[in-house]
Amino acid sequence: MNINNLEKLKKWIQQSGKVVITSHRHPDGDAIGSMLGLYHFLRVTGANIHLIVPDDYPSFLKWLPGSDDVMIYEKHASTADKYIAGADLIFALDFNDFSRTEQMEKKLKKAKARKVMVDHHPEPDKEAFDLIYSWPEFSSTAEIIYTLCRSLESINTFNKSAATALYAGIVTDTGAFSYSVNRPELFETVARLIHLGIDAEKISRNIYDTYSESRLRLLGYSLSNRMKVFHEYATAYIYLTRKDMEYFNYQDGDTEGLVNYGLSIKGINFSVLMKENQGVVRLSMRSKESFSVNQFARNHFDGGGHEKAAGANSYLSLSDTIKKFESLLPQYKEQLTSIKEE
Ligand SMILES: [Mn+2]
Repeated sequence: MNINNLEKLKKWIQQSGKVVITSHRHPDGDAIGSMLGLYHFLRVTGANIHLIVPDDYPSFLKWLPGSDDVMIYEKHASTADKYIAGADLIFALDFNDFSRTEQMEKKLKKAKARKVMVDHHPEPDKEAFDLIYSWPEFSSTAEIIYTLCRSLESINTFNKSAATALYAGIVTDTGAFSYSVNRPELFETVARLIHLGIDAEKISRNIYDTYSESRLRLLGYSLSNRMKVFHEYATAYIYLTRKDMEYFNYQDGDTEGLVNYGLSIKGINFSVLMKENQGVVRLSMRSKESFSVNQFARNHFDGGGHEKAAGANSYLSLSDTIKKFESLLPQYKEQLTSIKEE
């Protein structure tokens, strides 16, 4: 493919002695994978490279080669601020607006460095960057990093560490090759990564087979005892009390992905997880085509997000939140049940 401004990017990389690579708050597999992939690719240039993320990231990514070098801004703000202020070149990966870095936003915007965005989210903030590689059709930022860096191979070639990190980014951002996978180029990239000697099976095991026993039992309990299904409204919800979570020794991240199970029931288009917390019930919402959970969360709860994925808070008790939620369903009946599976 024809990539714009490659010569400029190459020159900037070669001219930069101090590089910062950063990503969004709550870094996920694609954030960390694309950062580390670029890191291993650029290392041979001899530049001083710092990897900085706003806050901590899941432990199932902490085995990735180079992950010990990722600095958590929250824990080392003053040192990180020095690196950001002193950088010649800043790479912003897997986000389209500096506000996604929250506590780092001001420092990144103020930094004198040249700023390069590499991302696959639509509608980037064009003002804040000097160079933008925004390719929304790509599965992941990791896939973009591969494609971009491959065109820069006069600087370096990929090694196994870079390939491992990029593969981890692709696997997690496609839900283990379930969505955003209709472009053949993706699989050409994956084939090249495997040619570099990575162990793709082991990467998946390291990412997915990481449940604690109590997390798996909480999942089973949630599905059998705490899920209600309303086929007439194409809706399912799961609720968890604080006692439930205490009983299963709940740890941060243990309900990650739980809300998606409702949508795996044939005919269900709207799925919600309600978790009782201190003084607040946290709702997580998912939908299929044409039902906006963003609007639903905004209109009825304190929340919002994307069309098909949103979060919200309710300051009612858990049982009142459930009552309110159930009472809202009839007015959306037509919208919820008009979505036909092909
Ligand atoms: Mn991504």
